[in-house]
Amino acid sequence: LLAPQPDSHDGTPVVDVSDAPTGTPILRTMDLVRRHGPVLVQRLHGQDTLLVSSLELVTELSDERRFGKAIGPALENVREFTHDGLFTAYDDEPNWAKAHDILMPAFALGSMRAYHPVMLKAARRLIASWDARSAAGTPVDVSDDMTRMTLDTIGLAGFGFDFESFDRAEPHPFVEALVRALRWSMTKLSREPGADHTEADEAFRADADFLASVVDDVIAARTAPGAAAPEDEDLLGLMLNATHPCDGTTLDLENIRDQVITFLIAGHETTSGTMSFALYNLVKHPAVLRMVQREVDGLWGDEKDPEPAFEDIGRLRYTRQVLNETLRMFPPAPQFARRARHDTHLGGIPMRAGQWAAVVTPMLHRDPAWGDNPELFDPARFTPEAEAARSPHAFKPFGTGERACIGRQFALHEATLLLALLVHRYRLLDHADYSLNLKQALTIKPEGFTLTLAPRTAAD
Ligand code: MNH
Repeated sequence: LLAPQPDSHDGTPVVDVSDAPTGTPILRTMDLVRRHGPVLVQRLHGQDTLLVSSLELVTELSDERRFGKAIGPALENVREFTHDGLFTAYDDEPNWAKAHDILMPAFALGSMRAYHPVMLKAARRLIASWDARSAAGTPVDVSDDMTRMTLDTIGLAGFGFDFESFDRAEPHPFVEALVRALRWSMTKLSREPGADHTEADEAFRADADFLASVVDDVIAARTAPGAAAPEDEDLLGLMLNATHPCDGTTLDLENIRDQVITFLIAGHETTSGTMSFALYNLVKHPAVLRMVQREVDGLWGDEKDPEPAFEDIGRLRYTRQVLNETLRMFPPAPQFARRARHDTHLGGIPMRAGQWAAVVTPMLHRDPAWGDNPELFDPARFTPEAEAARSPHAFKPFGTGERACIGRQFALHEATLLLALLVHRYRLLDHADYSLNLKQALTIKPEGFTLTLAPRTAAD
Protein backbone atom coordinates (compact mmCIF):
# COMPACT_ATOMS: atom_id res chain seq x y z
CA LEU A 1 0.00 0.00 0.00
CA LEU A 2 0.94 3.61 -0.46
CA ALA A 3 2.86 5.52 2.13
CA PRO A 4 1.02 8.46 3.65
CA GLN A 5 0.98 11.74 1.82
CA PRO A 6 3.67 14.31 2.52
CA ASP A 7 3.06 16.20 5.73
CA SER A 8 1.60 19.41 4.41
CA HIS A 9 4.26 22.06 4.63
CA ASP A 10 3.85 25.75 5.28
CA GLY A 11 1.90 27.45 2.56
CA THR A 12 0.18 24.40 1.07
CA PRO A 13 -3.56 24.88 1.57
CA VAL A 14 -5.43 21.95 3.09
CA VAL A 15 -9.10 21.78 2.09
CA ASP A 16 -11.54 19.33 3.69
CA VAL A 17 -14.25 18.30 1.21
CA SER A 18 -15.88 15.58 3.34
CA ASP A 19 -19.06 17.61 3.80
CA ALA A 20 -19.44 18.47 0.13
CA PRO A 21 -20.63 15.28 -1.57
CA THR A 22 -20.66 15.39 -5.36
CA GLY A 23 -21.31 13.09 -8.28
CA THR A 24 -18.56 14.82 -10.27
CA PRO A 25 -15.48 15.00 -8.03
CA ILE A 26 -13.31 16.34 -10.86
CA LEU A 27 -15.41 19.53 -11.10
CA ARG A 28 -15.03 20.03 -7.36
CA THR A 29 -11.30 19.43 -7.66
CA MET A 30 -10.99 21.88 -10.59
CA ASP A 31 -12.86 24.43 -8.52
CA LEU A 32 -10.45 23.91 -5.59
CA VAL A 33 -7.49 24.46 -7.91
CA ARG A 34 -9.03 27.64 -9.29
CA ARG A 35 -9.54 28.98 -5.76
CA HIS A 36 -6.38 27.78 -4.01
CA GLY A 37 -3.79 27.53 -6.75
CA PRO A 38 -1.87 24.70 -8.41
CA VAL A 39 -0.70 22.89 -5.23
CA LEU A 40 -3.08 21.88 -2.47
CA VAL A 41 -4.04 19.04 -0.19
CA GLN A 42 -7.57 17.70 -0.53
CA ARG A 43 -8.82 15.97 2.61
CA LEU A 44 -11.70 13.46 2.32
CA HIS A 45 -12.78 11.61 5.47
CA GLY A 46 -9.32 12.03 6.92
CA GLN A 47 -7.52 10.85 3.79
CA ASP A 48 -5.25 13.42 2.16
CA THR A 49 -4.36 13.75 -1.51
CA LEU A 50 -1.70 16.18 -2.69
CA LEU A 51 -3.06 17.74 -5.90
CA VAL A 52 -0.70 19.27 -8.43
CA SER A 53 -1.48 21.02 -11.70
CA SER A 54 1.21 23.52 -12.70
CA LEU A 55 3.45 22.83 -15.68
CA GLU A 56 6.47 23.39 -13.46
CA LEU A 57 5.56 20.69 -10.93
CA VAL A 58 4.19 18.22 -13.51
CA THR A 59 7.52 18.56 -15.31
CA GLU A 60 9.19 17.40 -12.09
CA LEU A 61 6.72 14.55 -11.60
CA SER A 62 7.43 13.42 -15.17
CA ASP A 63 11.10 12.84 -14.34
CA GLU A 64 11.18 9.05 -14.51
CA ARG A 65 14.35 8.83 -12.43
CA ARG A 66 12.64 10.46 -9.46
CA PHE A 67 8.97 9.42 -9.86
CA GLY A 68 7.02 6.40 -11.12
CA LYS A 69 3.34 5.56 -11.44
CA ALA A 70 1.38 5.50 -8.18
CA ILE A 71 -1.62 3.26 -7.79
CA GLY A 72 -3.83 5.81 -6.00
CA PRO A 73 -6.92 4.87 -3.98
CA ALA A 74 -9.21 4.71 -7.05
CA LEU A 75 -6.90 2.34 -8.94
CA GLU A 76 -6.32 0.36 -5.78
CA ASN A 77 -10.06 -0.38 -5.86
CA VAL A 78 -10.02 -1.24 -9.58
CA ARG A 79 -7.12 -3.57 -8.78
CA GLU A 80 -9.57 -5.68 -6.80
CA PHE A 81 -10.75 -7.04 -10.16
CA THR A 82 -7.82 -6.40 -12.54
CA HIS A 83 -4.98 -7.35 -10.16
CA ASP A 84 -1.57 -7.00 -11.83
CA GLY A 85 -3.02 -6.25 -15.30
CA LEU A 86 -1.13 -3.51 -17.17
CA PHE A 87 -3.17 -0.57 -15.91
CA THR A 88 -3.24 -1.45 -12.20
CA ALA A 89 0.10 -3.25 -11.73
CA TYR A 90 2.71 -1.74 -9.44
CA ASP A 91 5.80 -0.57 -11.30
CA ASP A 92 7.92 -3.37 -9.90
CA GLU A 93 5.54 -6.30 -10.41
CA PRO A 94 7.12 -8.76 -12.86
CA ASN A 95 3.91 -9.15 -14.91
CA TRP A 96 3.91 -5.45 -15.77
CA ALA A 97 7.21 -5.52 -17.67
CA LYS A 98 6.40 -8.92 -19.14
CA ALA A 99 2.98 -7.94 -20.50
CA HIS A 100 4.29 -4.54 -21.61
CA ASP A 101 7.10 -6.12 -23.64
CA ILE A 102 4.81 -8.71 -25.21
CA LEU A 103 2.02 -6.26 -26.07
CA MET A 104 3.97 -3.17 -27.17
CA PRO A 105 4.39 -4.32 -30.80
CA ALA A 106 0.61 -4.83 -31.03
CA PHE A 107 0.11 -1.12 -30.24
CA ALA A 108 2.80 0.42 -32.44
CA LEU A 109 1.53 2.75 -35.16
CA GLY A 110 2.08 0.16 -37.90
CA SER A 111 -0.13 -2.37 -36.12
CA MET A 112 -3.13 -0.08 -36.60
CA ARG A 113 -3.23 -1.34 -40.17
CA ALA A 114 -4.43 -4.68 -38.79
CA TYR A 115 -7.21 -3.08 -36.71
CA HIS A 116 -8.37 -0.64 -39.39
CA PRO A 117 -10.91 -3.01 -41.01
CA VAL A 118 -12.52 -3.87 -37.67
CA MET A 119 -12.68 -0.20 -36.67
CA LEU A 120 -14.38 0.52 -39.99
CA LYS A 121 -16.84 -2.31 -39.41
CA ALA A 122 -17.83 -0.91 -36.00
CA ALA A 123 -18.05 2.62 -37.45
CA ARG A 124 -20.45 1.34 -40.13
CA ARG A 125 -22.67 -0.20 -37.49
CA LEU A 126 -22.94 3.21 -35.86
CA ILE A 127 -23.64 4.83 -39.23
CA ALA A 128 -26.39 2.31 -40.03
CA SER A 129 -28.01 3.13 -36.71
CA TRP A 130 -27.66 6.89 -37.25
CA ASP A 131 -29.03 6.64 -40.82
CA ALA A 132 -32.19 5.07 -39.41
CA ARG A 133 -32.51 7.82 -36.77
CA SER A 134 -31.84 10.45 -39.37
CA ALA A 135 -34.59 9.08 -41.63
CA ALA A 136 -37.00 8.90 -38.70
CA GLY A 137 -36.07 12.36 -37.45
CA THR A 138 -35.38 11.08 -33.92
CA PRO A 139 -32.37 12.19 -31.86
CA VAL A 140 -29.35 10.05 -31.05
CA ASP A 141 -27.71 9.89 -27.61
CA VAL A 142 -24.13 10.66 -28.55
CA SER A 143 -22.28 9.21 -25.53
CA ASP A 144 -24.32 6.00 -25.56
CA ASP A 145 -23.66 5.35 -29.24
CA MET A 146 -19.97 6.23 -29.02
CA THR A 147 -19.68 3.71 -26.21
CA ARG A 148 -21.43 1.06 -28.34
CA MET A 149 -18.96 1.71 -31.14
CA THR A 150 -15.78 1.65 -29.02
CA LEU A 151 -16.89 -1.43 -27.15
CA ASP A 152 -17.61 -3.38 -30.32
CA THR A 153 -14.24 -2.26 -31.68
CA ILE A 154 -12.14 -3.38 -28.71
CA GLY A 155 -14.14 -6.60 -28.34
CA LEU A 156 -13.60 -7.56 -31.96
CA ALA A 157 -10.06 -6.22 -32.39
CA GLY A 158 -8.90 -7.48 -29.02
CA PHE A 159 -10.56 -10.81 -28.48
CA GLY A 160 -12.74 -11.75 -31.44
CA PHE A 161 -15.74 -11.16 -29.16
CA ASP A 162 -18.81 -9.44 -30.62
CA PHE A 163 -20.82 -7.42 -28.09
CA GLU A 164 -23.36 -6.57 -30.86
CA SER A 165 -24.00 -3.32 -29.03
CA PHE A 166 -26.13 -1.74 -31.75
CA ASP A 167 -28.61 -4.62 -31.60
CA ARG A 168 -29.28 -3.97 -27.91
CA ALA A 169 -31.32 -1.34 -26.13
CA GLU A 170 -29.49 -2.06 -22.87
CA PRO A 171 -25.76 -2.78 -22.63
CA HIS A 172 -24.51 -6.37 -22.79
CA PRO A 173 -24.66 -8.01 -19.30
CA PHE A 174 -20.86 -8.17 -19.25
CA VAL A 175 -20.71 -4.41 -19.75
CA GLU A 176 -23.32 -3.78 -17.08
CA ALA A 177 -21.26 -5.79 -14.61
CA LEU A 178 -18.12 -3.92 -15.69
CA VAL A 179 -19.79 -0.53 -15.22
CA ARG A 180 -21.13 -1.53 -11.79
CA ALA A 181 -17.69 -2.75 -10.73
CA LEU A 182 -16.14 0.54 -11.82
CA ARG A 183 -18.84 2.48 -10.00
CA TRP A 184 -18.10 0.47 -6.84
CA SER A 185 -14.42 1.42 -7.22
CA MET A 186 -15.35 5.11 -7.34
CA THR A 187 -18.06 5.30 -4.68
CA LYS A 188 -15.89 3.34 -2.26
CA LEU A 189 -13.59 6.39 -2.21
CA SER A 190 -16.12 8.67 -0.57
CA ARG A 191 -17.64 6.19 1.89
CA GLU A 192 -18.37 7.59 5.29
CA PRO A 193 -16.34 5.71 7.87
CA GLY A 194 -18.31 3.37 10.12
CA ALA A 195 -21.25 2.57 7.84
CA ASP A 196 -22.00 -1.02 6.80
CA HIS A 197 -21.14 -1.73 3.15
CA THR A 198 -21.44 -5.51 3.15
CA GLU A 199 -24.23 -5.56 0.60
CA ALA A 200 -22.37 -3.35 -1.90
CA ASP A 201 -19.19 -5.36 -1.39
CA GLU A 202 -20.96 -8.68 -1.99
CA ALA A 203 -22.61 -7.34 -5.13
CA PHE A 204 -19.19 -6.20 -6.32
CA ARG A 205 -17.67 -9.62 -5.63
CA ALA A 206 -20.43 -11.27 -7.67
CA ASP A 207 -19.82 -8.88 -10.56
CA ALA A 208 -16.05 -9.46 -10.42
CA ASP A 209 -16.59 -13.24 -10.46
CA PHE A 210 -18.99 -12.93 -13.40
CA LEU A 211 -16.49 -10.83 -15.40
CA ALA A 212 -13.77 -13.38 -14.76
CA SER A 213 -15.96 -16.33 -15.75
CA VAL A 214 -17.07 -14.75 -19.06
CA VAL A 215 -13.46 -14.02 -20.00
CA ASP A 216 -12.35 -17.49 -18.92
CA ASP A 217 -14.97 -18.93 -21.30
CA VAL A 218 -13.63 -16.83 -24.16
CA ILE A 219 -10.10 -17.98 -23.39
CA ALA A 220 -11.19 -21.60 -23.06
CA ALA A 221 -12.91 -21.48 -26.45
CA ARG A 222 -9.63 -20.30 -27.95
CA THR A 223 -7.41 -22.82 -26.26
CA ALA A 224 -9.67 -25.89 -26.57
CA PRO A 225 -8.30 -28.70 -28.72
CA GLY A 226 -9.62 -28.20 -32.23
CA ALA A 227 -10.34 -24.49 -31.66
CA ALA A 228 -9.95 -22.20 -34.65
CA ALA A 229 -6.29 -22.02 -35.61
CA PRO A 230 -4.58 -19.29 -33.61
CA GLU A 231 -3.44 -17.46 -36.72
CA ASP A 232 -5.70 -14.67 -35.37
CA GLU A 233 -3.71 -11.55 -34.91
CA ASP A 234 -5.84 -10.10 -32.17
CA LEU A 235 -4.57 -9.19 -28.70
CA LEU A 236 -5.79 -12.40 -27.14
CA GLY A 237 -4.08 -14.52 -29.79
CA LEU A 238 -0.92 -12.57 -29.18
CA MET A 239 -1.08 -13.02 -25.42
CA LEU A 240 -1.74 -16.75 -25.75
CA ASN A 241 1.07 -17.35 -28.21
CA ALA A 242 3.73 -14.68 -28.01
CA THR A 243 6.75 -15.40 -25.88
CA HIS A 244 8.74 -12.81 -24.06
CA PRO A 245 11.61 -11.51 -26.24
CA CYS A 246 14.16 -12.16 -23.47
CA ASP A 247 13.16 -15.22 -21.47
CA GLY A 248 10.82 -17.03 -23.89
CA THR A 249 7.97 -17.46 -21.38
CA THR A 250 4.30 -16.62 -22.06
CA LEU A 251 1.80 -14.84 -19.81
CA ASP A 252 -0.10 -17.15 -17.48
CA LEU A 253 -3.84 -17.61 -18.03
CA GLU A 254 -4.90 -15.69 -14.92
CA ASN A 255 -2.88 -12.71 -16.00
CA ILE A 256 -4.30 -12.92 -19.54
CA ARG A 257 -7.77 -12.80 -18.01
CA ASP A 258 -6.80 -9.66 -16.07
CA GLN A 259 -5.41 -8.08 -19.24
CA VAL A 260 -8.62 -8.79 -21.18
CA ILE A 261 -10.73 -7.10 -18.49
CA THR A 262 -8.20 -4.25 -18.37
CA PHE A 263 -8.43 -3.63 -22.13
CA LEU A 264 -12.20 -3.72 -22.05
CA ILE A 265 -12.20 -1.07 -19.31
CA ALA A 266 -9.60 1.05 -21.07
CA GLY A 267 -11.11 0.74 -24.53
CA HIS A 268 -14.63 1.23 -23.27
CA GLU A 269 -15.07 4.76 -21.90
CA THR A 270 -12.02 6.87 -22.69
CA THR A 271 -12.21 6.76 -26.47
CA SER A 272 -15.98 7.14 -26.48
CA GLY A 273 -15.68 10.15 -24.16
CA THR A 274 -13.15 11.70 -26.53
CA MET A 275 -15.46 11.30 -29.52
CA SER A 276 -18.48 12.64 -27.63
CA PHE A 277 -16.58 15.73 -26.46
CA ALA A 278 -15.22 16.22 -29.99
CA LEU A 279 -18.74 16.24 -31.46
CA TYR A 280 -19.82 18.61 -28.70
CA ASN A 281 -16.98 20.98 -29.60
CA LEU A 282 -17.78 20.76 -33.30
CA VAL A 283 -21.49 21.56 -33.00
CA LYS A 284 -20.62 24.52 -30.76
CA HIS A 285 -17.96 25.77 -33.22
CA PRO A 286 -19.44 25.67 -36.73
CA ALA A 287 -16.39 27.34 -38.30
CA VAL A 288 -14.18 24.50 -37.01
CA LEU A 289 -16.72 21.92 -38.16
CA ARG A 290 -16.55 23.48 -41.64
CA MET A 291 -12.77 23.11 -41.69
CA VAL A 292 -12.94 19.46 -40.66
CA GLN A 293 -15.55 18.86 -43.38
CA ARG A 294 -13.34 20.59 -45.93
CA GLU A 295 -10.40 18.38 -44.98
CA VAL A 296 -12.48 15.20 -45.20
CA ASP A 297 -14.16 16.25 -48.44
CA GLY A 298 -10.67 16.72 -49.85
CA LEU A 299 -10.16 12.97 -49.40
CA TRP A 300 -13.56 11.52 -50.12
CA GLY A 301 -15.34 14.20 -52.20
CA ASP A 302 -19.06 13.58 -52.40
CA GLU A 303 -18.70 9.79 -52.37
CA LYS A 304 -21.80 8.58 -50.54
CA ASP A 305 -20.15 5.55 -48.93
CA PRO A 306 -16.43 6.23 -48.89
CA GLU A 307 -13.96 3.41 -48.37
CA PRO A 308 -11.43 5.03 -46.01
CA ALA A 309 -7.93 3.63 -46.47
CA PHE A 310 -5.57 3.07 -43.57
CA GLU A 311 -3.33 5.80 -45.04
CA ASP A 312 -6.19 8.32 -45.08
CA ILE A 313 -6.15 8.55 -41.29
CA GLY A 314 -2.64 10.00 -41.16
CA ARG A 315 -3.67 12.61 -43.74
CA LEU A 316 -6.46 13.98 -41.56
CA ARG A 317 -4.16 16.45 -39.80
CA TYR A 318 -6.73 19.06 -38.85
CA THR A 319 -9.18 16.43 -37.62
CA ARG A 320 -6.39 15.17 -35.36
CA GLN A 321 -5.80 18.73 -34.10
CA VAL A 322 -9.50 18.89 -33.17
CA LEU A 323 -9.14 15.65 -31.21
CA ASN A 324 -6.04 16.91 -29.41
CA GLU A 325 -7.72 20.18 -28.48
CA THR A 326 -10.69 18.14 -27.23
CA LEU A 327 -8.34 16.02 -25.09
CA ARG A 328 -6.81 19.23 -23.74
CA MET A 329 -10.11 20.68 -22.59
CA PHE A 330 -11.75 17.43 -21.50
CA PRO A 331 -9.18 14.73 -20.78
CA PRO A 332 -11.50 11.73 -20.26
CA ALA A 333 -9.15 10.18 -17.67
CA PRO A 334 -8.84 13.37 -15.63
CA GLN A 335 -6.18 12.36 -13.07
CA PHE A 336 -3.09 10.22 -12.75
CA ALA A 337 -0.80 9.73 -9.80
CA ARG A 338 2.98 9.68 -9.30
CA ARG A 339 5.03 8.37 -6.41
CA ALA A 340 8.55 9.27 -5.31
CA ARG A 341 11.07 6.50 -6.03
CA HIS A 342 13.29 7.79 -3.23
CA ASP A 343 13.42 10.77 -0.86
CA THR A 344 13.19 13.93 -2.94
CA HIS A 345 11.51 17.33 -3.24
CA LEU A 346 8.56 18.39 -5.33
CA GLY A 347 8.98 22.13 -5.69
CA GLY A 348 9.53 23.08 -2.06
CA ILE A 349 7.65 20.08 -0.67
CA PRO A 350 9.78 17.32 0.80
CA MET A 351 8.61 13.87 -0.31
CA ARG A 352 9.81 10.65 1.19
CA ALA A 353 10.16 7.48 -0.88
CA GLY A 354 6.70 6.04 -1.59
CA GLN A 355 4.79 9.30 -1.05
CA TRP A 356 2.69 10.40 -3.96
CA ALA A 357 0.82 13.24 -5.66
CA ALA A 358 -2.10 13.37 -8.11
CA VAL A 359 -1.96 15.39 -11.33
CA VAL A 360 -5.21 17.24 -12.08
CA THR A 361 -4.92 16.96 -15.84
CA PRO A 362 -7.73 19.36 -16.88
CA MET A 363 -6.05 22.11 -14.83
CA LEU A 364 -2.55 21.33 -16.15
CA HIS A 365 -4.23 21.82 -19.53
CA ARG A 366 -5.27 25.32 -18.39
CA ASP A 367 -1.82 26.32 -17.09
CA PRO A 368 -0.67 29.82 -18.16
CA ALA A 369 1.60 28.01 -20.67
CA TRP A 370 -1.57 27.66 -22.76
CA GLY A 371 -2.00 31.44 -23.03
CA ASP A 372 -4.59 33.80 -21.68
CA ASN A 373 -7.77 32.06 -22.79
CA PRO A 374 -7.51 28.38 -21.88
CA GLU A 375 -11.31 27.97 -21.89
CA LEU A 376 -11.35 28.82 -25.59
CA PHE A 377 -11.61 25.81 -27.94
CA ASP A 378 -8.89 26.43 -30.51
CA PRO A 379 -7.42 23.57 -32.59
CA ALA A 380 -4.65 25.94 -33.78
CA ARG A 381 -2.95 25.14 -30.46
CA PHE A 382 -1.92 21.85 -32.08
CA THR A 383 -0.29 22.96 -35.31
CA PRO A 384 3.21 21.43 -35.54
CA GLU A 385 4.73 24.88 -34.93
CA ALA A 386 2.66 25.52 -31.82
CA GLU A 387 3.47 22.06 -30.49
CA ALA A 388 7.19 22.51 -31.08
CA ALA A 389 7.12 25.78 -29.15
CA ARG A 390 5.48 24.25 -26.07
CA SER A 391 6.83 21.98 -23.36
CA PRO A 392 5.86 18.33 -23.93
CA HIS A 393 4.80 18.21 -20.29
CA ALA A 394 1.97 20.72 -20.78
CA PHE A 395 -0.23 18.06 -22.45
CA LYS A 396 -0.74 14.74 -20.64
CA PRO A 397 -4.12 13.25 -21.59
CA PHE A 398 -2.43 9.84 -21.85
CA GLY A 399 -0.39 10.08 -18.66
CA THR A 400 3.40 10.05 -18.74
CA GLY A 401 6.54 7.98 -19.12
CA GLU A 402 6.74 4.22 -19.50
CA ARG A 403 3.35 3.81 -17.78
CA ALA A 404 1.63 6.14 -20.25
CA CYS A 405 -1.32 4.82 -22.26
CA ILE A 406 -0.41 1.87 -24.47
CA GLY A 407 -3.64 2.32 -26.48
CA ARG A 408 -3.01 5.88 -27.61
CA GLN A 409 -2.52 5.17 -31.34
CA PHE A 410 -5.41 2.74 -31.24
CA ALA A 411 -7.73 5.36 -29.72
CA LEU A 412 -6.62 8.16 -32.05
CA HIS A 413 -6.92 6.00 -35.16
CA GLU A 414 -10.40 4.87 -34.18
CA ALA A 415 -11.57 8.37 -33.20
CA THR A 416 -10.15 10.07 -36.30
CA LEU A 417 -11.77 7.50 -38.58
CA LEU A 418 -15.18 7.78 -37.00
CA LEU A 419 -15.20 11.56 -36.65
CA ALA A 420 -14.22 11.96 -40.29
CA LEU A 421 -16.95 9.59 -41.47
CA LEU A 422 -19.59 11.36 -39.38
CA VAL A 423 -18.84 14.93 -40.46
CA HIS A 424 -18.61 13.75 -44.05
CA ARG A 425 -22.05 12.17 -43.97
CA TYR A 426 -24.27 14.22 -41.66
CA ARG A 427 -25.37 17.67 -40.75
CA LEU A 428 -25.15 17.60 -36.96
CA LEU A 429 -28.06 19.51 -35.47
CA ASP A 430 -27.80 20.73 -31.89
CA HIS A 431 -31.60 20.55 -31.62
CA ALA A 432 -31.75 20.90 -27.82
CA ASP A 433 -29.10 23.66 -27.58
CA TYR A 434 -27.22 21.28 -25.29
CA SER A 435 -25.31 22.75 -22.38
CA LEU A 436 -22.48 20.60 -21.10
CA ASN A 437 -23.30 18.29 -18.22
CA LEU A 438 -20.39 16.09 -17.14
CA LYS A 439 -20.90 12.59 -15.89
CA GLN A 440 -18.01 11.03 -14.01
CA ALA A 441 -17.28 7.38 -13.41
CA LEU A 442 -13.60 6.42 -13.65
CA THR A 443 -13.71 8.73 -16.67
CA ILE A 444 -15.74 11.78 -17.67
CA LYS A 445 -18.20 12.14 -20.55
CA PRO A 446 -21.05 14.43 -21.59
CA GLU A 447 -24.36 13.24 -20.17
CA GLY A 448 -27.65 13.70 -22.00
CA PHE A 449 -25.99 15.03 -25.16
CA THR A 450 -28.34 14.36 -28.07
CA LEU A 451 -28.17 15.43 -31.70
CA THR A 452 -30.53 15.15 -34.61
CA LEU A 453 -29.08 14.34 -38.00
CA ALA A 454 -29.72 15.13 -41.62
CA PRO A 455 -27.86 13.93 -44.68
CA ARG A 456 -25.40 16.48 -46.05
CA THR A 457 -26.26 17.82 -49.45
CA ALA A 458 -24.04 19.45 -52.05
CA ALA A 459 -24.93 22.84 -50.53
CA ASP A 460 -23.68 21.83 -47.06
MN1 MNH B 1 -5.36 4.31 -21.95
C1 MNH B 1 -3.06 3.90 -19.44
C2 MNH B 1 -5.80 7.58 -21.03
C3 MNH B 1 -7.46 4.76 -24.61
C4 MNH B 1 -5.19 0.96 -22.66
N1 MNH B 1 -4.60 5.50 -20.49
C5 MNH B 1 -3.64 5.15 -19.55
C6 MNH B 1 -3.32 6.31 -18.76
C7 MNH B 1 -4.11 7.33 -19.20
C8 MNH B 1 -4.90 6.83 -20.29
C9 MNH B 1 -4.16 8.74 -18.63
C10 MNH B 1 -2.29 6.36 -17.61
C11 MNH B 1 -2.99 6.19 -16.29
C12 MNH B 1 -2.07 6.32 -15.10
O1 MNH B 1 -0.95 6.83 -15.18
O2 MNH B 1 -2.50 5.89 -14.02
N2 MNH B 1 -6.46 5.86 -22.66
C13 MNH B 1 -6.46 7.14 -22.17
C14 MNH B 1 -7.27 7.99 -23.03
C15 MNH B 1 -7.72 7.19 -24.05
C16 MNH B 1 -7.21 5.85 -23.81
C17 MNH B 1 -7.53 9.47 -22.80
C18 MNH B 1 -8.57 7.52 -25.24
C19 MNH B 1 -8.63 8.71 -25.81
N3 MNH B 1 -6.21 3.07 -23.37
C20 MNH B 1 -7.01 3.47 -24.42
C21 MNH B 1 -7.31 2.34 -25.24
C22 MNH B 1 -6.67 1.26 -24.69
C23 MNH B 1 -5.97 1.74 -23.52
C24 MNH B 1 -8.16 2.38 -26.49
C25 MNH B 1 -6.62 -0.16 -25.16
C26 MNH B 1 -6.93 -0.57 -26.36
N4 MNH B 1 -4.34 2.71 -21.17
C27 MNH B 1 -4.44 1.42 -21.61
C28 MNH B 1 -3.57 0.59 -20.80
C29 MNH B 1 -2.94 1.43 -19.88
C30 MNH B 1 -3.46 2.77 -20.13
C31 MNH B 1 -3.40 -0.91 -20.95
C32 MNH B 1 -1.90 1.05 -18.83
C33 MNH B 1 -0.53 1.06 -19.46
C34 MNH B 1 0.58 0.68 -18.50
O3 MNH B 1 0.56 1.09 -17.34
O4 MNH B 1 1.50 -0.02 -18.94
